[in-house]
Order: sequence, then structure tokens, then C-alpha cells
Amino acid sequence: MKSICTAIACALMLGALPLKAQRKPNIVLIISDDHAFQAIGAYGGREARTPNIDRLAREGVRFNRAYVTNSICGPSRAVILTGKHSHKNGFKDNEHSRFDGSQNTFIKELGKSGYNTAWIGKWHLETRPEGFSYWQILPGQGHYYNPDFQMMDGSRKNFEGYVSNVVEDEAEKWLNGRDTSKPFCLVIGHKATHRTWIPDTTDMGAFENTTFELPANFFDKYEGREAARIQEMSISESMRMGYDLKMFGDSAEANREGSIKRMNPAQRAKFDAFYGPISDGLKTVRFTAEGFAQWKFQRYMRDYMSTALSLDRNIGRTLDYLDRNGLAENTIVIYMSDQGFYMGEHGWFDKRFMYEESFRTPMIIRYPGNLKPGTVNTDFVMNLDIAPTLLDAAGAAIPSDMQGKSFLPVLARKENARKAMYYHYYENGEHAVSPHFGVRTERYKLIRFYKRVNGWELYDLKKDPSEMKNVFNDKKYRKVKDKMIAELLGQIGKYDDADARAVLGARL
Ligand code: SGN
Ligand code: CA
Repeated sequence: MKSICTAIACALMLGALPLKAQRKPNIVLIISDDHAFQAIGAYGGREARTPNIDRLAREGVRFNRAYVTNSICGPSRAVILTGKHSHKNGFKDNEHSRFDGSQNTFIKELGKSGYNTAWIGKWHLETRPEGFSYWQILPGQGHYYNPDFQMMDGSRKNFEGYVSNVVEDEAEKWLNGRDTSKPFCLVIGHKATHRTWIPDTTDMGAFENTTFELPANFFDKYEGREAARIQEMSISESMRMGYDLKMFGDSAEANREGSIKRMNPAQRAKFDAFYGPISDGLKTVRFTAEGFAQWKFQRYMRDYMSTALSLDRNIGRTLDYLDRNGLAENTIVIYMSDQGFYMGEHGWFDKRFMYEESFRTPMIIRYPGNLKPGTVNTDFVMNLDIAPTLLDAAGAAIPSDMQGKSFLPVLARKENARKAMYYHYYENGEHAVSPHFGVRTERYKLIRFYKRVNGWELYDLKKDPSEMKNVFNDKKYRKVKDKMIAELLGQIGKYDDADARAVLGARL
């Protein structure tokens, strides 16, 4: 790996100079929803059109091995805020958890060191944000068209337009009116590219001439992988023609979908003009089962990639805003998704599993003068590290109970990166993914499923990067298995995960 900073910048970064000599950097943290690295040009996404995210990657560090501790929305945001695993911050799943806003967050710590802080857009933590100078959030998942926002004064306000544009408009409004005597930290929470992938009207049809390559394991039979076999997130079985793919029999059927019904007449006319003929065309087609699954895959990819266009364009607007206002030089910009997503790998959409496509997340950081532009980093970093990293960059103290670690010393090659990553997914509902926890090292991944499915999986990622062959019971891997179980126990102890300990206690 290349060295990514000059001596002076490293000294600054490592706090070797007195803090008061530093100009505190501003921070813009952009968190999208369900945006897969496979759909980003800078990550090698084949048909991706993400010029603005690619620009950020050219100007910053692109993490090739950034991961999440629990691959689902609310839990990931709670980890980002607190720097603690789900079992410590209390937000384990989207079904029953409510974020305890009285606990400490990096936002509160930044506030103590003089920052102006704001969160605008998707939040999805059930309780109201605490400790921010300003917030304005989408209730729950929010809507693509004409979204409502929960305002800080308790009111609910409706905004006409497409959600990615509105979120950016509101973020810029806050920036325009902020107290310029203080450094700022702004979190922009995008709804895109979450289900049901409804593009802005200007982007409908943008990928109609693209045929996406089917992942090699699209027709996975899930042999030896029981949890993967029983899930309900496959494109062929679980993806719905109306709700997900907007193939409605008629206007009345479309009207039954809240997300479509809320469009204004002009938006609706464009929606009908685009999707109507595709849906009509289907009425005369006869598919084989495989052909139908492939048709759904293409439709899904086209909608998803078109939805991502507006996300990317609005990230470009953020970068332009910083340029125009002379802020780019002293502002850290991070772009990340709350987790990864399946683009047909294993036949799936959605996330949740500890398999690579959803465990990994895109993450790019631009820190002018401190991090060398165009760097590709392959250290193991996690969403758990965002809170301590930002506090480190701001010269603020990192609370000792934060479980993540600043990755600035790792980037400066002053410290070694972590060798193993711990994961725990709890939800046991929609999409029927069994709860599981596990550990990943450079070469291997060990997963323990419980509750819905009880069983172990072990992958040799060097020989089997797409995780198709569970070698847990393969005698050749006995030593590896023992080592990985010891590694897992070590991680459970290190992070003090009592739930995982209870599951294993009965078995080991
Ligand atoms: C909703 C979606 C699921 C999705 C979860 C979690 N169903 O429940 O497909 O996995 O959100 O998403 S939907 O019918 O409401 O679209 S997350 O981004 O919040 O983690
Ligand atoms: Ca998400």
C-alpha cells in the first residue's frame, strides 16, 4: 500500500502538533441506502453510471474492504453514530428496536468540541435525533415522491419533488444558513437506492438499452447452505411484479400502492407513460420459469441503476456546493451505503447475510491535504470505525467505550489494521433470513446461524470467493475450523457479545 500522506499532514493527523494549531475540518457524511458497490463505476460496476461518486474516489481514498457489523439499515446507522456494535448500542434490528438517543454519539462529542451538527434525510432509528444542532428527517423509510419530513419543531412538512433532490436542497439550505463561526458536521441521509427503486421521472428508461450480465451464481441451488435455501429474498420467488417492478395491470392497481398514489399528476403521467407499455407488452409473452426470472432480473437492474442516477447527481451537487463556497479544501467528505446489496448474486435482492455482497459496503473518504487522491485501500475497515475516525480527524477525544478504531493511523501506516471482523445479524422476520454471527479473516469466514436455522458455515474465500461451498464439515479444513472457532470466541469476548455467548454456550 502506498503511503497516503505527507509528513506534515501525518503529524497533523496523528495529533503530533498542538490541537489549537489545527483548523478543525468540516465533515460531510453522505449515507445512502442499499447502494451496492457492484453498482458503482469506481468499484468496477460494469454498466454503472456514477460519475460523481467516481470523482470522489479519484480525489480520495476508496476502501475496497469496508464492512458493516450488521447488514441492515437502522442497526448500521446506530453503529455509525455510536461506534459500538448493535448489542452495545441497543439497536439490533429494524423490527423491535428504538434508538436510545440519550446515549453518547460522535455527534454529541463533536458538539462538545465546538461543532455545528445536522442530520438531514433518512434516519430510520424510530426515536427523534438527540444532540444535533439541527435535524430534519424522513419518517421511517420515507417516500421517493413528494416526501414528508419530520421537522425539529415537531411539525411534519411535505415537500414537492423527488426525494434525492429534496434531501440535497434541504442540506444546502442548512449549509447556507449555518453559523459560519463554527466548523460543521452534516450527515446527508439518502433514501435511494432502497426498495422499491422508483427513479426520478427524468431517469426513467435510462437503462432500457442495457442488458445486464447475469451473475454466475444467479441460479444457485443453495446446496449445503440451509439458511440461504430458506430465505425469501430471491428475484424469482420473492420479488413482486406490481409492488417491486411496477408492472400493474391497470391504473386502479397502481393506485393501491401508496408510493405511486402520492405522485402529482405530472409525475404520474410520466410514470404511466414509461411503465404502462412495458406492462402491457407482457400480456402476450409466454416465459419459461428461467426466462421469467431473467426478465425480472433485467427489470430490477434497470430500475435500480436508474434510481442510482439521481443519488449520484445529488452527490455531485454536494461536491459542487463545497467547491463553489470555498469549503472543499477544509472539508472531509465520506460517501458510504448503510450496507451492501445483492444485484442478483445467489439469485437475490436485499441484504442481511454475512456473505460478501451485503457484508461489504462502498466507502470513500476525501480529506484534502491529508489523504492522497486516487488511493485504493484494502485494509479491513468497518462502519464501526466512522465515529472514532471523525473524532480523531476533528482532534476530539475518542470515548474509551467506543468499540471501533480510527482508521487514520492505519492509513498513515502508523498502525496495523484489524485482522478479523466480527458480525452479528439479529432480525428474524421479513425475508426469512436466519439470525447469525460470525468472523471473517483474510482468507476464511465462519458463520454460526441460530434460531431459524441452526448450523455452521465455513468458507475458503481464496478458493471460493462467491461462497458457494460450505466446507465446515470437510475434514481437510479441520484445523482451519478449529482456528476459526477460536477466533470467533476471541471476538465474542473482545466485544462482549452475551447473546452470541449464550448461543454457543449450549453447544461448545
Ligand atoms: C423494508 C423492505 C425490505 C427491507 C427492509 C429493511 N420492505 O422492510 O425489503 O429489507 O425495509 O431495509 S418494503 O416492502 O417496505 O420495501 S433497510 O434499508 O431499512 O434496512
Ligand atoms: Ca439499508
